[in-house]
Amino acid sequence: MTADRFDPASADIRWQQAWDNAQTFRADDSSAKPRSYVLEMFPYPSGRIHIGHVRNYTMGDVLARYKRMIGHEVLHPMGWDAFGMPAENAAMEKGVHPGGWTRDNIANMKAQLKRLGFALDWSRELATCDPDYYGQEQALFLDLYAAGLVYRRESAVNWDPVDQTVLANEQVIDGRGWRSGALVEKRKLNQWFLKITQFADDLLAGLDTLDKWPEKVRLMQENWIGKSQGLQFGFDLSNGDRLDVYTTRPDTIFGASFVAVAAEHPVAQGIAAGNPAAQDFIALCRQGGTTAAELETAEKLGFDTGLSARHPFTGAALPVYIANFVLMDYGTGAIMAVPGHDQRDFDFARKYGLPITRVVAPDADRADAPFGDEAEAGDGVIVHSGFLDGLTVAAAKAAVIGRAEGEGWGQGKTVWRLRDWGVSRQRYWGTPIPFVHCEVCGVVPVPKKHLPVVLPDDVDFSVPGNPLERHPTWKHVACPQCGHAARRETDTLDTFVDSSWYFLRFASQPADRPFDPAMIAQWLPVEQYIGGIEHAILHLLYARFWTRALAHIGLIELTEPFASLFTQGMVTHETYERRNPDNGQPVYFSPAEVERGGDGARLRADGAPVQIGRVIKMSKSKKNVVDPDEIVARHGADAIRWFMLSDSPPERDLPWSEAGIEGCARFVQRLWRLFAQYDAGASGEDRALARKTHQTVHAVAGDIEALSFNKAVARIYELTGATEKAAPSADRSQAIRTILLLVAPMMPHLAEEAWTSIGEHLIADAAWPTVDPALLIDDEVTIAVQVKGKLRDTLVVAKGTPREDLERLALASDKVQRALEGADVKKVIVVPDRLVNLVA
Ligand code: ANZ
Ligand code: ZN
Repeated sequence: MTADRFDPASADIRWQQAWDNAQTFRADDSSAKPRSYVLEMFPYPSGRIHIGHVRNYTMGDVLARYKRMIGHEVLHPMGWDAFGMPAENAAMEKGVHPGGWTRDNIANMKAQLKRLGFALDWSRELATCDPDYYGQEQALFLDLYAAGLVYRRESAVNWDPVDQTVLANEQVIDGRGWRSGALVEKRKLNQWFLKITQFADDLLAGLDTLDKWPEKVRLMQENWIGKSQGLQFGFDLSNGDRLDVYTTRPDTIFGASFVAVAAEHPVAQGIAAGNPAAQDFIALCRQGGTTAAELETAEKLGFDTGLSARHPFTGAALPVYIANFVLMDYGTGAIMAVPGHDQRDFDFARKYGLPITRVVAPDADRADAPFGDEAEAGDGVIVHSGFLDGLTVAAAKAAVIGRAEGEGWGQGKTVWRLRDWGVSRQRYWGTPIPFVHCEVCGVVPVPKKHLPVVLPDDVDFSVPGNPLERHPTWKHVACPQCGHAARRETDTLDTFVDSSWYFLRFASQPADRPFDPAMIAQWLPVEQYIGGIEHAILHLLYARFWTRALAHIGLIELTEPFASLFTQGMVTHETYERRNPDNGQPVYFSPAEVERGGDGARLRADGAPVQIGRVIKMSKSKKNVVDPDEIVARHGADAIRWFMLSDSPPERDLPWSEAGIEGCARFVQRLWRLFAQYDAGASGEDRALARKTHQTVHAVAGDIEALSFNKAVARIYELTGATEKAAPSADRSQAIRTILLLVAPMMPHLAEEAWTSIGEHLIADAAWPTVDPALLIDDEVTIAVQVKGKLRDTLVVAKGTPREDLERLALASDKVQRALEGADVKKVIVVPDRLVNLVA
């Protein structure tokens, strides 16, 4: 070994170049080895890598490098989820072009990833904003259209009446346009949809096969798909009409105290026809967000129509309201409301003074207890319900459905919460939807030979709205069918479409089609997918849907794209703040601005204390962020990688600390010093260390396969400590060499540097150490040998060695003989597997 310190500043980049030059991490499509496809969710090119990326990609990297070491051909690619709003916002705020902004960001972030030494196959890099990529996406979209999985219909969008533009959901803040501040309205527009509901049953059933997915993610998907069994039935209205409602709780039918319809429901529209107050109320419902979550949390509002509905069992006249919490596109757009057992109905009933009746009680004695502030959603026994009294909830459901079907006023029915996926966005920076609108032919797909439909470069962001719509020439084309003047579709695709198939494109990137099915058969499913829990629902569901849809039209043979899923925890840090004396608002300071002592923290600028706040996810707004570049510059890539793996289980939050990263940097140097002691010529045995070495290799392999990186790290610390303490021997040298191989996936730069210094070449290509199964079993014990009660020697012997043998071995020891100084042994006390005491 040459240098006495490992110098990451020079070594890191040297090895990164060596891997690049040797194309070490390029996946070989024609390899005969077993294959592993390791994938981390590709980043949005926001401009800089943040610490969460570092954690996610380090985990994937360790697994990918480990799989290579155990002899797999590994596909570990990287790309960019490059379309989306932030680029347009930057264009509007800074006057830069979204394309240029995005490409600059990609260049920056790619350099950052390279500087961290990730074992990525950069030859397969892709960005979803490349026409090569989105053109193939357009081709797939046309295939799905031909198969009837794409359609157009009217649906509500957020409309900013001042800026005269459609807003994305994230541009609606508290019901107002983010730029104009105007109250947002719901507007109907013709939009494109993907028929995900056709696969609802299959997407649900498939969850059962995903036994290497976190239970919580499967549950979230199940809830999102939301299959529910219920009853659809008709109320006779006082005006002679019939009103169909859908309920999942027919057992609570005797608790219904009113009926409610959505603002868009025909009954509401009918009432509004001659009633300005009803019209105003319906207009009010149209304001605010369009999402189910927003409707759920908004204040419950109603309008009494004056109509009544006849209860099918009691004949009671229930008032009919128009209510803002009833959705038109779920069930029938109308409900029977049971305030005692549904929170929304409860809130509504309290507000409008409607009866609240308990029809399910924990037990019959509690049938008449007063209500608290909440509806009672729990299970129990049916009360106040005529012929249902005393039944369980399940039995009552069956009884009511039976009566309804028998008497012909209702039908048992399955309803799904999952809606078809609206993919139209009235934005510039996305994949153009490849259709034209012709006055003669209607909606016409762009012929595949004319793909890609490329975004125009010369666009104007100085006025609100969709630049594609305003572009002077782009949308004017000839109809591909009849040649008449036609208009291009100016909607672009939801960026979730781009991320629904990128993992397929990584397996092969032909120029003339989206992918080579043979390569998909070879590489997919992804063996291990790693990403954030924020993608537990939409991204993963859409990717599962696209995979099914493409299989459905015969393009691929694959049902589930991700065999195993891991969702990593967040990196957290304490916050530093002071209160603004004028308004009491917190003012945050970054860790770099703060001097942290054992007892408190001070602002470097003025030396006065700042308050140490909660430990929370690193975020720019709370300024509790550390910059990975700065850490790498100070400590090197291996120290930050090691930190990302240490201490916390990977699914939990990882608290960042300065002491922690410094400890990691010290450990890098400690290993370097240990590696310097490697002596190929050392002789002599150290069976205990040999055993520990083999046991550690075995355990660390299991830990990495299980992604329990923190456990692997702890074991490596332990073996390092034991090796440092051991006397020189062939086994010790072997232990040092083994530690080098064990840390190679985690600290690849240090490992390469040390590997060269012991005369080897490129540890990235080295094999994982083999384990001798015989050494995994702890079949040896250490025996203390005492002379007159004083410890003189130890013996390592097989467990259960007989007394006579132990006595003989003890007497044969040089150290014992020296301690006896020629005296006669009067008595020998032997405790098997523990000790031998010689009394002289
Ligand atoms: C009576 C009832 C009593 C209900 C009770 C619930 C609890 P999930 O389970 O999410 O599918 N509902 C039906 N259609 C609706 C619509 N278009 N807009 C808003 N709410 C609607 O929800 C089904 C329940 O949501 C249905 O069962 C209905 O209220 C309501 F203790 O009927 B329920
Ligand atoms: Zn035409």
